[in-house]
Amino acid sequence: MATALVTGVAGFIGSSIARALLAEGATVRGIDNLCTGSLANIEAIKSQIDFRHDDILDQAAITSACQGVDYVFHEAAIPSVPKSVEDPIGTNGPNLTGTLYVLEAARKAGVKRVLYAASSAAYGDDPTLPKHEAMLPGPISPYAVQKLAGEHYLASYTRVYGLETVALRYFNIFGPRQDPSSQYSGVLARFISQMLAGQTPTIFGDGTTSRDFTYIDNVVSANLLAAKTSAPVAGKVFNVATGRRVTLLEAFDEVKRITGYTGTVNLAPEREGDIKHSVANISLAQQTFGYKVVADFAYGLEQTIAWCKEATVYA
Ligand code: UD2
Repeated sequence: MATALVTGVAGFIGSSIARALLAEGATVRGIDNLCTGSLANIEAIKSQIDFRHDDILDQAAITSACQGVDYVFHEAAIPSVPKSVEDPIGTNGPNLTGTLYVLEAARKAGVKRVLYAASSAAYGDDPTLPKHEAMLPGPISPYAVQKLAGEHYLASYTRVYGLETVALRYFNIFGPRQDPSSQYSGVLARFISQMLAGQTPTIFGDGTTSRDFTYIDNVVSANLLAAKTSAPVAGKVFNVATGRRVTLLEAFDEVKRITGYTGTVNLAPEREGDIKHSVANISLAQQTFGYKVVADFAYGLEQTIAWCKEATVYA
């Protein structure tokens, strides 16, 4: 698969895509400012990639990083609804302006295709379930607006400049190497690390909030398929998810069962900007570029918990 640039390569998703690209024999370059990513995530592959400790908001750096590249996997972001609510301006730079800089650098370098980590947050609280790509977006949080605006930039770059772009709307991705340590971390990463440490997790809301929790292997596979397909994907948006909904209470029970946690869970008020229910219709990605759910929620949770146990042992 030629040469690929992964932005946010030291993040949970970027580092997983980089591993898969290497396994496919691609030449991999990666850029990360290590703001939310960590060198530990790429320690095992650092000698095999051209790693650049740079910021996508540094135009010279991103322009240089795109030189000679066929595919860009743009995963760099500050991926958090509450963080964006707290700091809408600070998150707009990396999440939206950064995306524009990546597109501009890719266009100038003659990149073949840009794959973009879009978000299910774009759908907002529309009660229609499952969410499908033809629905009118209704972003609630600044994060959702930033990610959706990025999609529009992608479509614009395809229409105006002929750069091939594909927006993959990720639905609550989880798996090994996801950072559990911040209050902004994904709920499953937090639940797992807290329960393994014998700490009481907190559910924001009454526990009936639901998500289409998607194991990382599905996202990696979707990216590779969307990069390689000859189907007409340019300028389009695709859901990447499992099509199945799990409530926070069900997720808590499942993590409890696998970790052997014996404690309880705290209930706290819902978070500002949160969406109540989210689940995807995944037929567009299935029909267009052969996307399949390669790993379901139960398998993903087992894998993630096994990995977290080892990571704790070696920490
Ligand atoms: C949004 C997007 C997701 C992705 C992510 C950024 C939606 C539906 N999903 O995820 O696709 O872009 O942003 O990585 O917009 N929660 C708890 N306890 C905790 C932590 C969280 O109950 O300790 C709740 C939280 O209030 C929310 C749910 O769990 O109701 C999921 O939260 P999250 O931060 O894992 O992800 P979310 O849905 O904001």
